Amino acid sequence: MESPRIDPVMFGVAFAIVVCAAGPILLAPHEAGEIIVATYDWIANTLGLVYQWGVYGIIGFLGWLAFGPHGHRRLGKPEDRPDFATHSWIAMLFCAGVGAALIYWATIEWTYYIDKPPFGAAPGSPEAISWATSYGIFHWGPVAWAIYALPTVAIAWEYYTRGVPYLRLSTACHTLFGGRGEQSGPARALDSIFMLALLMGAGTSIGLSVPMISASLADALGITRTLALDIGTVGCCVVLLALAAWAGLSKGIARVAEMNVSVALGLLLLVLIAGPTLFILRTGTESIGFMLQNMMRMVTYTDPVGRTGFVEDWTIFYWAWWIAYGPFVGLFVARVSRGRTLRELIVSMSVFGSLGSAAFYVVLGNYALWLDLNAILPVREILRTQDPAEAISAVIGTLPMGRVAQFIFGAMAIVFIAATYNSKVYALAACTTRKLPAGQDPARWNRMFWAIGLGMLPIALMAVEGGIKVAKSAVLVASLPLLVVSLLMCMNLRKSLKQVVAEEAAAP
Ligand code: NM2
Repeated sequence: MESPRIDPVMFGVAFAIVVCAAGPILLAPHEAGEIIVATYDWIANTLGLVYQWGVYGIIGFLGWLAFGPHGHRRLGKPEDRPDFATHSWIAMLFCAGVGAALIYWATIEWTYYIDKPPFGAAPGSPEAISWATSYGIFHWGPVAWAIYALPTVAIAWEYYTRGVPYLRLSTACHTLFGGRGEQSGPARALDSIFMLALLMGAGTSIGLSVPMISASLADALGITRTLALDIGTVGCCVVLLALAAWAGLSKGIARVAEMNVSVALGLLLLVLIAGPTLFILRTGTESIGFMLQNMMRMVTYTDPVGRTGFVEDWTIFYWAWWIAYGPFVGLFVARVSRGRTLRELIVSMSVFGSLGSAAFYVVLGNYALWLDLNAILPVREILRTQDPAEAISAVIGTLPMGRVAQFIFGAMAIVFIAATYNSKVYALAACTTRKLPAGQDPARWNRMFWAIGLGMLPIALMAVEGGIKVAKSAVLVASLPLLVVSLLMCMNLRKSLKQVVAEEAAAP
């Protein structure tokens, strides 16, 4: 079988993005940073409400899609059955969606909420603790996963059911754009925004997690953290990533995802058993109930009078982050979802994604909270004076055989990164491939190229002071056009579904 050919235009665009977007960040991080950070701040403060409304729209639309008259429709032909076993599929959709940032935030996010709680609660009060232990679960919960589910169904529907022969973000708007398909101007524009978000996202995710991994490994080995250790950590991720990209979808990527889930479950179990089991389970149970009970309040919280900045700093920030990651997570999950029904896909993503994320918040977050409340480790104090990475490593270091635990933790985070980056590599390779008929994968050299390229970018960003922070803001800025794309995806799906209904009615 001839391997799929690359699309020189998209390949060039991807390259140009690296040069034009990453270039200024690398060469003039300070100036570029100021502009990008100011743009994002403006977006969050002025258009925050638009994000919130956008999210309601997405939820309403997906609710209709999953539970309305089309929920039973299959991605693919009616007789198609899933390509992957359900456990492997769930592992892949979870690992594509979240990376090491989950471990990072799950462990320390509560500290910020306790000190500056929402809804006017007094800092440090029992009420603040209730919000603190539930808000993280909310920001990584069903609403957030719904944001991922939209591009996933939108791409998968056109790709598998309507037989669009290329796999990119513009695939999700094929019916709307019609005509020249991926070659048309709007499609090219869409795919370029997609690449920008992906490349900057790639820089951010590794950049955020690497200090945490290096800090744990340095503590475990009793050495000091250096840039060389950081680069070595990224190197390990890239090797794992390149191996998976080489081995392909079912032999490489699926295996790394399954391994990731097993290792993660192992670590969570270890913390749960070695830590204060009952405290973790009690707080977890209560916080999930608290979140479910208050979900309406949380999702509509705009803080019009107090204007404390909580909504902008957290909820809007998170929605922008999920929206920016949505297309490439969606593209990958779409690829592995042939044979599933619309309902199955939407419900599985929302339920399993949320449950998986909640497990981390419940176990790691509540363990750290318990250490702090019982004065075993002053987590909040450490965070005030040191890097979050040090606080996270210190939390893990309190486990029995602390150094071994820190080492396992660091290794797990590396697998976590490799597993999410697999989906990014795949998405980039797919997007730079000219035609990709259902079931085929991009050329191996193309996947390898991006596996290595995606590793280089964060190393470059890490080398300049503030590079990662700027890349992070760039991802958030990219979420604004992608919010508009969400609307296009809904319109496209509606139009496409109407066409299907009309075709069915016309069929003899
Ligand atoms: N989210 C927050 O590395 C990561 O975990 C990225 C991105 C899920 C949109 C997470």
